[in-house]
Amino acid sequence: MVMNDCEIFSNLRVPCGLKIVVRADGRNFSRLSNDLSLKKPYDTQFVKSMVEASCIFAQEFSPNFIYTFSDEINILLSEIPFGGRVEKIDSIFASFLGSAFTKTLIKNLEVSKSSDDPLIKPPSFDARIIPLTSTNLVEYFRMRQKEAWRNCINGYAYWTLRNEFGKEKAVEMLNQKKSSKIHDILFDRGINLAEVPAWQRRGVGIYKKEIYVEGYNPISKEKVLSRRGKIFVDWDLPLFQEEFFKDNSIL
Ligand SMILES: Nc1nc2c(ncn2[C@@H]2O[C@H](COP(=O)(O)OP(=O)(O)OP(=O)(O)O)[C@@H](O)[C@H]2O)c(=O)[nH]1
Ligand SMILES: [Mg+2]
Repeated sequence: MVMNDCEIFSNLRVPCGLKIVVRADGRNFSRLSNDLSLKKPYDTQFVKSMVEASCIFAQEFSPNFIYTFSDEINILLSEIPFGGRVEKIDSIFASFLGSAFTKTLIKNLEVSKSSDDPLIKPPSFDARIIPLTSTNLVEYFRMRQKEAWRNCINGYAYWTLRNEFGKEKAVEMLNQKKSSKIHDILFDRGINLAEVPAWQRRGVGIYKKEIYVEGYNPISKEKVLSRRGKIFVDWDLPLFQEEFFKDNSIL
């Protein structure tokens, strides 16, 4: 038996003809959040770093769509790279995002200059592949967006109650309360969940928008308009419906 025969997963490939989502999730980002004393429930510098890392990714790999909230990044691809090899896709995407995020986080938090650099543990992501048909693609993103909303409600509720009553009581109160009751508790404390920024409720989308750029044709000596796809960050996503994906040529 040659040693290469032991690389038993190297031929594992994603199914032909399907689109895939690669979902990356920050490893132990609750610890990262504590180590860096990030603002709770939402830290704008953290979110900005996740979005910028996603943009760096989009420039390198041309995905159809990226959707990010909390510590997860969902990457939709219709052209499958690395011959569809699962190990390659998962490992390269996760490590690329880890490096990109480290770069953007250091820039945005300006932690690199301090001598007692709090970014002790290198941030990393896990990655998994979800093959999707056109029909369940929209359903997938609706499911992630529901999770973003749940996360938003729980995040505001937990940190508001924790500041007032302490950790244990906050957990206990949340376990007993229905979602409508949580809305009331927050409303009484001046937080209207319906009015927090759209990116907190619905996440952030990264996709290409067609723009026209003016150029000059030296042969015909005329101004020409050419179409370019420019990476666009959508901080104000709608609730996902099929139209959104069709209108933006994602589906
Ligand atoms: N303070 C702060 N923390 C955030 C923010 N976004 C994400 N996080 C942290 O990221 C965590 C994401 O949850 P999980 O992915 O379930 O937890 P994890 O600690 O990353 O654990 P694993 O993914 O299982 O390794 C949250 O619990 C928060 O602690 C933010 O804007 N501010
Ligand atoms: Mg995580």
